[in-house]
Amino acid sequence: MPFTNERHSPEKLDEIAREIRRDIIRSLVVAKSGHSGGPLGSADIFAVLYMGGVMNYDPHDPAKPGRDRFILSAGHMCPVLYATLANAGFFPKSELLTLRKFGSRLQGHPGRDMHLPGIESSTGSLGQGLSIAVGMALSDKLVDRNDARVYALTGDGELQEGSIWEAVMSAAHYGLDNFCMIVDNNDCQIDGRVPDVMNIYPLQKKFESFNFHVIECDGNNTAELLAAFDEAKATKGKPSCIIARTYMGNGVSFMQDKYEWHGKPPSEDQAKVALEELG
Ligand SMILES: Cc1ncc(C[n+]2csc(CCOP(=O)(O)OP(=O)(O)O)c2C)c(N)n1
Repeated sequence: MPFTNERHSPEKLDEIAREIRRDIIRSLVVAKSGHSGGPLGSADIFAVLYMGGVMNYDPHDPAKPGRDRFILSAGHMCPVLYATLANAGFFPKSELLTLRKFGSRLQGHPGRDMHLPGIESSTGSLGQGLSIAVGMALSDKLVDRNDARVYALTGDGELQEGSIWEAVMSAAHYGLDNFCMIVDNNDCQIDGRVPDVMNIYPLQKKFESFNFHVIECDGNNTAELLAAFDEAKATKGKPSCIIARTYMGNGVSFMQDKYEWHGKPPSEDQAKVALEELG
């Protein structure tokens, strides 16, 4: 049975995040390629967004007018989005085992052309998803005049893309208080620690100077995430940015905080250990 979308307790959301993590491992080990670290590290954010009563959506009517939308700007992290959507009832969980297979709707980056319910945009070219999300929020506010909200998640390495800052500037300029971006701040990227590759800090000051409402929280703590999303929703007149500090690979001891796990799947033996650790 899919998990319902309501304001569950943090303990229940922790349990849901564990199931999302198990599904990430199960799909990656069969795919034999794909990204482990970011998806595992951000599972708590997805559990709260989709099963914590934060987003307004209907898995049985995924294109319902007036729904909230989520854009995974860091498209390579899609194993966590696929696992979340399946656990929320958008499509059968058995389909997770087709990840990256020829003909599957679950490709290595989300494709709108795959017609997978719950995927609102193709993403994967870093820096671009955020602009798409800002455009959606702008049209909801100015054209459709509804109260739908748009959420977008970026990686922290992704913030090194210049187009991110054009999107941020636009969201603030248009006062998009229906827009909330989340930075998965795990300090890791494809081939190193983020500050060693290209320093992005101080993040809070940067977003504040662009006129965002900034909320910092522990992105592996579901209670803190619930409070952060509440605060973003209550913020009027400006967009919000939740800087969610996470650990890459969170929940699996040998992957935790190791950038080497950015883009590889577990072997069968490693998956067995990971699943044991995840209960
Ligand atoms: C425009 C563009 N350049 C390069 C890449 C290749 N790439 C994929 S993920 C990644 C690193 C992203 O780091 P981060 O956003 O921190 O994600 P995490 O490592 O935490 O998953 C890079 C360089 C890409 N997908 N798009």
